[in-house]
Amino acid sequence: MGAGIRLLAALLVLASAGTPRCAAQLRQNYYDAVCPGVESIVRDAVAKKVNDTPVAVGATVRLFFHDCFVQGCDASVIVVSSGNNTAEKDHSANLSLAGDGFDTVIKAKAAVDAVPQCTNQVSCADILTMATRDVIALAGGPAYAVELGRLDGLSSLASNVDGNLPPPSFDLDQLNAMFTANNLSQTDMIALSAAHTVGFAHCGTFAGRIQTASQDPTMDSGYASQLQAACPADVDPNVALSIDPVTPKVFDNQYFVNLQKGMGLFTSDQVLYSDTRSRPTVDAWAANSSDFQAAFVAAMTNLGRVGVKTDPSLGNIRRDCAVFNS
Ligand code: HEM
Ligand SMILES: *[C@@H]1O[C@H](CO)[C@@H](O)[C@H](O)[C@H]1NC(C)=O
Ligand SMILES: *[C@@H]1O[C@H](CO)[C@@H](O)[C@H](O)[C@H]1NC(C)=O
Ligand SMILES: *[C@@H]1O[C@H](CO)[C@@H](O)[C@H](O)[C@H]1NC(C)=O
Ligand SMILES: CC(=O)N[C@H]1CO[C@H](CO)[C@@H](O)[C@@H]1O
Repeated sequence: MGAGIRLLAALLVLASAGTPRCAAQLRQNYYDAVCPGVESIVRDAVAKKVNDTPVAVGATVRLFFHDCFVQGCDASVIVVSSGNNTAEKDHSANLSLAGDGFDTVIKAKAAVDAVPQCTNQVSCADILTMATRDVIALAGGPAYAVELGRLDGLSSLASNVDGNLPPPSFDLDQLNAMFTANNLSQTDMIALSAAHTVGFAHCGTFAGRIQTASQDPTMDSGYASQLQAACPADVDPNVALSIDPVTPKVFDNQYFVNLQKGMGLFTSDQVLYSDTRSRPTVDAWAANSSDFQAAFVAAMTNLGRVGVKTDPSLGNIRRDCAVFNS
């Protein structure tokens, strides 16, 4: 009995040590009092959007990642540039953020605000968090509970994007450095990279790996030929291919199986298998989908805590997700 209590106490200490700080004020069911139906309202709006426009799945997940890595998960990525302010979304690194991710949030926000009790009660940052969870489940990924209570940021600057988003050329050390700066472990980073199990990439993002003169030896040669055929040197820069060539629409652990076969699209994907420090995790999750899903849910929860603002002096609830309240 005594030993049991000591063990429990030790586990609690461990659990709190492993919890990123500043997460204290985020919690599940945050809107139960002010807008009890919010999660189903968002889910229904997102389901309709994805049904009409399936590319919204990848677009929304990537939007959440870019939001959280630049100035925290505060919907600053959604704000449009105005007058003298050039917003995050107009940085060149955002050039390829697909419009359907933004539209998913705008539509879900409109659905929430259409319920009188809920009007202007739910932050855009939380709507993006819920919408991301919902598109993942709709694509066959894990369903999970989200923590809520983020406020929307009060600034959005293109200059804040510099150096805060990973380019596809990154190696393991570079990826780890950038994720560590966001309180995310290597395990989180590998799990989150599996978001590349859905969505599209423009030819230019991997062109350097497939040119015959400089072909990346870690890429399967058959896959390289396939990519060369779809993305010849004179290709229209708007052409985009599925990042997961095997199950492009399903949110599954095929991403890791692809890496084992040299079929990772970006250097930053394939390096997770090439580098022996991360390969065991790739192998484990290629073999065991439920272990991958559990790690992915934990990593998404950690990602959702990055740079979160809960103090009303640091954020608010935007009436229009794309425009600061006046
Ligand atoms: C680990 C470092 C990462 C790098 C270097 C990276 C890089 C990229 C690049 C270059 C694209 C293609 C963009 C385009 O051409 O349109 C892309 C797409 C995408 N990324 Fe990542 N990414 C990383 C991590 C993540 C994370 C953590 C997530 C989410 C949890 C994510 C989700 C996505 C999704 C869903 C797409 C497809 C977007 C769409 O279909 O519109 N990525 N990523
Ligand atoms: C932007 O311009 C407005 C007036 O047009 C001004 O009030 C504001 O201070 C300016 N902001 C910055 C950051 O320069
Ligand atoms: C996956 O790993 C879990 C333990 O984390 C185990 O219970 C389960 O049987 C494994 N599934 C497969 C398919 O190997
Ligand atoms: C990471 O955690 C530290 C506390 O250890 C916190 O001060 C910091 O704001 C967090 N960083 C991000 C980007 O969330
Ligand atoms: C989706 C989006 O807003 N893309 C913008 C990204 O940044 C470039 C400029 O660097 C803009 O032209 C795009 O409109």
